[in-house]
Amino acid sequence: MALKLADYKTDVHNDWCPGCGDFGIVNALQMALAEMGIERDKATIFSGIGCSGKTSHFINTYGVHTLHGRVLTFAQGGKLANPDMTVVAVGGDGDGLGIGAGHFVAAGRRNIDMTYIIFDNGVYGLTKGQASPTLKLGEQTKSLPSPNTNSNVNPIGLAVASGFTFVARGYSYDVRHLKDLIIKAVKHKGLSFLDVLQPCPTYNDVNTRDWYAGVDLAKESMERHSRIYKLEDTNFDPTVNYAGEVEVNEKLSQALVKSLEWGDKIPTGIFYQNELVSPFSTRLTDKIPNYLENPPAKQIISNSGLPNTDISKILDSLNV
Ligand SMILES: Cc1ncc(C[n+]2csc(CCOP(=O)(O)OP(=O)(O)O)c2C)c(N)n1
Ligand code: SF4
Ligand SMILES: [Mg+2]
Repeated sequence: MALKLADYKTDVHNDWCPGCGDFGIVNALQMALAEMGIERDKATIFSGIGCSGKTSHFINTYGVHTLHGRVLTFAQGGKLANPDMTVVAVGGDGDGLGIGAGHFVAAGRRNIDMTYIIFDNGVYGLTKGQASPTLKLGEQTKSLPSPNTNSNVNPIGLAVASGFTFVARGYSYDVRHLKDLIIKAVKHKGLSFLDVLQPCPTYNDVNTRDWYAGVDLAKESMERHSRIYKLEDTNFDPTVNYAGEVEVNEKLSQALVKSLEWGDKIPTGIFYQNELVSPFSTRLTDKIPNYLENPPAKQIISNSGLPNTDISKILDSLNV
């Protein structure tokens, strides 16, 4: 029987603040899973720690609520153990670009076939609004005693530079567009990254829903326009069409340049897509030819209730 949107919802109490952009991201993810018809036991949502980290509780698939900054390690391990599983990792900008930044870069080098979504609100929401790595230098959100003294990380630029093979940005209040991006990211063959601009009405009073809608621009110039626009409405072509140095470098460069656009105009959509890079499973199959037929998740771990592997010596050595 075909699954409906409601099938991907849980009845876990949601304590996000009213108006939080996180609601739109969860809706878009549920809509994407329903539209792709992914069976609930064939998908796992891994989440980090933060307001965003609660996402895995609200989606009725397998879910793993992991550790702060470590969501990519769990998610990559899950996908490697069970390549048939659709794996989506989610977490905050602090989680993924602060404490987890090393894992972010390392994941790009592997190109494991999974999706990573960052909820980009410019603050550490759960811990009451400290500046996150995406808050710009000199900006002062309401929990900060003085303007931010650090420059920001550019998530799109970092993803492109680290080797992610699908790099896109969505907006949490444009749920349908975000749903379409999630579907493209999940279907992409390789590691896909989505930076989702997510207003936090409680702690980020700079990048608010009204700010993204350009309400302040109207006051200044009488020409109100949404700051957000879609790359697909322009002649921007993010796709690497053939494996040649010139083509790849051209598409990487234009993605990096586009990722710097911010202020009165903020691009969303796909910045870069390259399906010509070998996914990690192909690299593994070159070393372990039967990896895909017999991955760790399908291997027998016990025989008549007794474990196949004797780990008693390891346990003894840990017994201090
Ligand atoms: C190892 C460790 N360090 C610090 C914390 C405290 N902590 C919990 S959530 C969080 C930051 C959350 O911000 P972000 O990742 O941006 O997620 P958001 O709440 O904004 O969705 C921090 C520092 C922790 N739980 N574990
Ligand atoms: S603190 Fe911000 S990010 Fe967290 S639930 Fe509230 S509005 Fe959302
Ligand atoms: Mg955050």
